[in-house]
Amino acid sequence: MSAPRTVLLTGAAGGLGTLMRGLLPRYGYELRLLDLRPVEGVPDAITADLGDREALRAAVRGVDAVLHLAGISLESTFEKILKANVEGTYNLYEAAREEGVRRIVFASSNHAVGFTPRPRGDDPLIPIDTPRRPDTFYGLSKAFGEDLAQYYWDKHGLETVSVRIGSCFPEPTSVRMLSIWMSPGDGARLFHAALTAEHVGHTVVYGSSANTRLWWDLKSARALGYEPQDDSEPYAERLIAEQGELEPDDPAHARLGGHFVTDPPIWPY
Ligand code: NAI
Ligand code: 15L
Repeated sequence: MSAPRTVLLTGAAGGLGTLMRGLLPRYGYELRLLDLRPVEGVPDAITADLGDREALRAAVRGVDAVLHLAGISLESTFEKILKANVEGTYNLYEAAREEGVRRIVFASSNHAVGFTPRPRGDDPLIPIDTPRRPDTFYGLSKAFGEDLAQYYWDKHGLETVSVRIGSCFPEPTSVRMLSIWMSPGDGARLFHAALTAEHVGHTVVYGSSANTRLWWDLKSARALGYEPQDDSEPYAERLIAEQGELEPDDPAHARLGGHFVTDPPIWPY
């Protein structure tokens, strides 16, 4: 597919949306913004719910691709997750199909595989085709989103890159995040690669920086042309001094999903 220029960014008022609004225009994209909430300082952003099919059709009309970040981003009730993440993502795919959009980059999450034991010592990195083990209703909705993406590729030729994001924040704030952190700059590099790589069909990748303590294999992300530039290691000494090393016997330290695996999930993670 030819390089997309106009991209609909859903979830534009959120944390990641705000970071990407700042970083992606330098790659030449014209961003159209959408969120349930107004986007501060951007009066022409579209304020719409993922439940509003007509608004979504109008929002995707004429765009080359969609970067789909909108939705509930932590654990919640099944009913709320169902509406925003399951039905909402379906509504977006239907709108994209109806309007002939060629590609979606979907913000999946490490919580689609959150119950996978984290590697220790010389264990191999977790491969991208590890069986899915969602750790929450939230993680289940991301697993659904990945299957939905596969279905729309197989049935309708609508391409998706599903990015199982680790933690994308300005800095890592926990010892677990040393392994799964994606710097905002690397996030923009990865989304750019996902928007521009040729012939992706439905490709699933992990989203993180080139962390020294990385838990998963970035091979499928690198195959898109992603070259991470950052590493969380400069934060390690301080975070470990403050919080201690991950405890092998603590269930919330034993799996990729961290505190999301506990019932109920314990915040902060
Ligand atoms: P966030 O919670 O800060 O932003 C989500 C945005 O989606 C909010 O502005 C919210 O108003 C909007 N939204 C929620 N429901 C909506 C609906 N029904 N219709 C329209 N807009 C709606 O989350 P964040 O951190 O920015 O994450 C963005 C996406 O990336 C989410 O899908 C999240 O699951 C995913 N993700 C983020 C990670 C991270 O480290 N930030 C890690 C893994 C996945
Ligand atoms: C996610 O999926 C969340 O959206 C984000 O807020 C973080 O909690 C991240 O996972 C994480 O695992 O740290």
